[in-house]
Formats: sequence, C-alpha cells, structure tokens
Amino acid sequence: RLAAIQKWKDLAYGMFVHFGLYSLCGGVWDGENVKVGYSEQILSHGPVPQDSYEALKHSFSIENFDADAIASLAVAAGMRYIVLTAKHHDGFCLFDTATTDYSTMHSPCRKDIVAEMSRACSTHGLGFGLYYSWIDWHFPYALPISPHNSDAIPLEHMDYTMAQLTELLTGYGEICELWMDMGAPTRDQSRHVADLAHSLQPNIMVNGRVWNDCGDFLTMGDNQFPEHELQMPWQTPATIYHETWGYRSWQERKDAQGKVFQLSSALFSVLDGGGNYLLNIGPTGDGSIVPFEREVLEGIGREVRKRGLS
Ligand code: JFZ
Repeated sequence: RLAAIQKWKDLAYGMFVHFGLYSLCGGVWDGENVKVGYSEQILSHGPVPQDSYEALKHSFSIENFDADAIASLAVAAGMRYIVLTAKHHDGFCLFDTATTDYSTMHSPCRKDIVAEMSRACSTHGLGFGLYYSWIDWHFPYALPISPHNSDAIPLEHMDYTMAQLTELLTGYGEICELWMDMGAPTRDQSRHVADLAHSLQPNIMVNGRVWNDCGDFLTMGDNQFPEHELQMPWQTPATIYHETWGYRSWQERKDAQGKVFQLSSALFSVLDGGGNYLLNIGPTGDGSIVPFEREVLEGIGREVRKRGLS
C-alpha cells in the first residue's frame, strides 16, 4: 500500500469532470433559472418531474464531446489525472452497464463515456479515476428526494452498486482513485465497497466518502484546507465558481485572470501542505468545454510551469 499511496500523492493535482443529464439543463428548467442548490442536483432542487428528467436521456447526443480535448486541457493545466462522474446522484450511467438501460449507451450518442475518457487519459499520460454516488435517485425508494441526500441503502440498491462498481473497476484499465459520494451506508456496506475496490485494483485509492473510516484518503469540503497537519493523505476538491459543479448556463463568468490567481494560490497551498488538489470543470450539454473554464485552466497551467511543477 505504501507505494500506492506515494503514487497517488505524486499525482498531486487533477481534473474533476461533472458531466451527465443535468449538463443538458445547465441549471434551467422550463425557461426558469433554478437558483437553489448545485446545478447537477437540479432534479432534487428544481420543479422537475422525475419522468421528464429521465426522458432527457433521449436528447443526450453530445455532438461536441471530445475526450481527447478534455485530456489535452488537463495536460495544458499541468494536471496529472482526471476523475469523471461515472454516475452522479441522478443515477444516469456514463458507462456500458448490464444493470440498467438508464445509461449513455441507450441515449442517441450510444457512447461509453467512461471508456472514451479512460482511453484519452492513457493516450495523454494521465491517471484516471471515477466518481460514483452512493445515492441513486433512480431507485423508487429514494423518492421523494431527501433534502439531505442521505438515504440509507437497502439490499437491492447495494447489490446494484456492487455490480456497477465491479463493471467500472474491471472494464476500464487502471483506476487511480475511486471517489464515492454522499449517502449513508452502514459500516459493512462501506467495508464491502472498499474491499471490492482494493481486490479489483490493487493500487487504487478510495476517498473518505466511502464513509465509516474505510477510505484511503480524506476528502475535504469544497476549497477547504485541513486546520492542522494530517496523518492521512488528503485531497481538496474545488470548483471555479463555488456554487455549482455541473454546467450552469447562467453562471457569472468574469475576470479569468483573477480566478487564475486565486485558484493557483489555493493549488500551491494544498501542494505545499502535502495535499492533493482536484479542480472541477462542467462541460455543457453538447459536451463542449466552457471557454471561460479553458481560459482559467490554461492560465493555471502557466503558473504551474513558472513554478517548475510540470
Ligand atoms: C457532493 C455532491 O452532492 C455534489 O453534487 C458534488 O458532486 C460534490 C463534488 O460532492 O457535494 C458535497 C458533499 C460534501 C461537501 C461539499 C459538497 N462537504 O463536505 O463540504
């Protein structure tokens, strides 16, 4: 494990990608900006009927999605790995799965996005990790949606989770990081997921949101730093905007240079403190990279090279 931990610490700085059905909404439902909650959670916070939301899969054609362009941007930003939302809280799968039709394979794009991203990462010399939400609003029991996103996980859902994680951890080459999120698993459920990950991917690092002290590293809150030195490996996930991870069409985007300054100093403090920094982008509903986000990431890349870190 020591070598695996060191390898993960050396990855140091990566790109988080929040992409899914919610990217099509861009924080808007029925012509109204949904101002409550993160835009990737519009199903929960917006006036959004479950069936209308799920029907978005028939519009998921993502003409401009280009895994290589995303990987190239990560390289330009000085990053060393990418973590993709294989499944967010809405339950829509970005990979080829035998467990459900609620996936990109059954949408007009007919693409396995996880496979494309994994291939692009290996082409560009980047590590590849997966975000996977414990909570899954596609399960009828998860409705009405809990305001705390913290539903306990019944047996049927747990079997489904284990089946999907097995697919994800066996079908896509080496996975550097498993980023579990939210939910309220029991100690045994956390242990099962961590054990599965370690048995299928000997070098993988599982984040603390697998819960119940079963993780290999601690995930801080958005843009948070530990107050004192930690014994455990840790990571700071960060957004460019604070208010959302998924694409928000009406997001204010100005002063890219200010953002470059602010985010690169956060990055350097995390690295100086021995942490790992994971900075998010939220591609639009057609899969393209938001120009402002490209500008900010390229600017950070210049700062990283000035420091001789890349
Ligand atoms: C979670 C998700 O609910 C959210 O949609 C996004 O994917 C983000 C990366 O993770 O949101 C959280 C969860 C915990 C904290 C912050 C955001 N936290 O502990 O500060």
